[in-house]
Amino acid sequence: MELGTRKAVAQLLVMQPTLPGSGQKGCGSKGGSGKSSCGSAAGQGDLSAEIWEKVKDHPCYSEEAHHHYARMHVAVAPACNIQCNFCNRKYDCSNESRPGVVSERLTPEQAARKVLAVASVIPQMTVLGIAGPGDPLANPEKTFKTFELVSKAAPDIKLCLSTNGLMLPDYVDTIHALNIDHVTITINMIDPVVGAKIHPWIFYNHKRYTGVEAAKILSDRQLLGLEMLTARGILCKVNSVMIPGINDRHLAAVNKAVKSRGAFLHNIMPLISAPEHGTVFGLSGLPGPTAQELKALQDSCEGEMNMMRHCRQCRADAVGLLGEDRSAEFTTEKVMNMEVNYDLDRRQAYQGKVELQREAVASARKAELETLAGKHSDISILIAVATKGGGRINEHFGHAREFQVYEVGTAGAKFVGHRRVDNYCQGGYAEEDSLETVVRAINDCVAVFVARIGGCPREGLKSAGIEPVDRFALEYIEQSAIAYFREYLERVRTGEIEHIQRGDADIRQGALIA
Ligand code: CLF
Ligand code: SF4
Repeated sequence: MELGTRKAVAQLLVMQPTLPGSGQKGCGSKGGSGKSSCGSAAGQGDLSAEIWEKVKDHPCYSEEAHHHYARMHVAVAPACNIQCNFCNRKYDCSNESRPGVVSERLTPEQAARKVLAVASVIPQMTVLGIAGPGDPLANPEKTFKTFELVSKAAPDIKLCLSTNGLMLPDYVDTIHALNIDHVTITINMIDPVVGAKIHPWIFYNHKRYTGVEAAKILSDRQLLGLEMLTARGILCKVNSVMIPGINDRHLAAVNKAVKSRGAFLHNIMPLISAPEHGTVFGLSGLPGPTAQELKALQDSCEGEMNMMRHCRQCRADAVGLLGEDRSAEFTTEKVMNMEVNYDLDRRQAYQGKVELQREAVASARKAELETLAGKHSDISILIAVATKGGGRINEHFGHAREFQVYEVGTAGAKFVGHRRVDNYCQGGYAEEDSLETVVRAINDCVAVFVARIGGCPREGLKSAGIEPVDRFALEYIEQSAIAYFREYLERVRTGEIEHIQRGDADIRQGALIA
């Protein structure tokens, strides 16, 4: 193992501290039952053993797992067979990636080597996804060849696929035969009239279709593919892009339709739209939703089925925990020169430690929650958290590239989203303008939990009515959030503070590298 690789492993092990701590939650989910348990206790809960085995270390299918386990994508699928008005083909597929991101294309053989290289450096990387940069099923040979190579060389890695669904019915049997246990279908509409405003054309059976006719074929194929997959016991997640004024009022119907066909999880993502992306929606000035508009839609669908709220709309060559991106460590050039040492025993030993930590986090959360037993209040608050993983408050305010947002009430703490921001500290110099963008991104939160924070941003946040809190540094997030909320209720009760509903917040629209 080369020096750089050893250092990276050491850093990862340091990332799993042993402080006493707190909270955890689980996007525990009931496949097909439609009842949400997102945000409830960590662990198997009411899932069958078979489903639990599939989701417990998948960072996208379990919110709780995403604090601990990583995924990687390999960009082997450049072509696409439909057009989406939120996509510019110069970039990655916007159905999963944010516009403006370009990934390095790989051959299946290069991709398989990259997976082994990442697996040897990041033992908690448990899932390989193929999500572009075009549509994986518009590139079936490259996609399935990659999965075949990886499943032979690294059998412990779960295989995951994301598609626009047009060609899905043709490949369900192949997907099943290759043990691809997780499939995401992007379904932005079930009404072709709505669909024609999102997807101007498709290319299907050697022919180009446009308008409502194209959208109807696409929708029929997506829903058929979903039914065929769930009939074979393959876990399906549905991604939908929330496009204000186009499908925002329609997505509740999409939610019902996919739930009734057995989808396990629904991921409603915000439209990311800026003129510089060169997309139809970006150039026409169509804005994405605000943070509260997105949350309200997700909340309204949550009674119907499990909602994913921790999606990072990651690039087609993303590597690492969701929210961090280590793809720059694994360029083709670096991977080809890297000593690859895929060691299944070492990976399993490491993951055993991660499981112990998950249990500690869950029991600490449970203990803290008991302090709220018997308390009932209509008050709930949002708290922003600076974290780099492990379920802890372990990031400095100035280094945070995103804040995780938790909703806390007497029922406990629940992850409800994340907000990307510009680094407040860039190269050691505070950028005053970036504080404004951070405040806009977390403006609906009453407090921000950080490992450390400097004097200037502390005062700036206070002026904006957001309390900077560093006394829980390195502690578990949910335990700390519950403790803070208990004190908050007491301060409201004694009249020290008045509880007021905070305003809305922005979702960052500009292009990001990670
Ligand atoms: Fe990748 Fe997608 Fe599999 Fe996850 S991502 S193919 S299901 S392994 Fe995850 Fe990234 Fe969101 Fe996708 S956070 S964009 S949902
Ligand atoms: Fe772009 Fe993906 Fe839509 Fe194809 S499916 S047009 S790559 S967003």
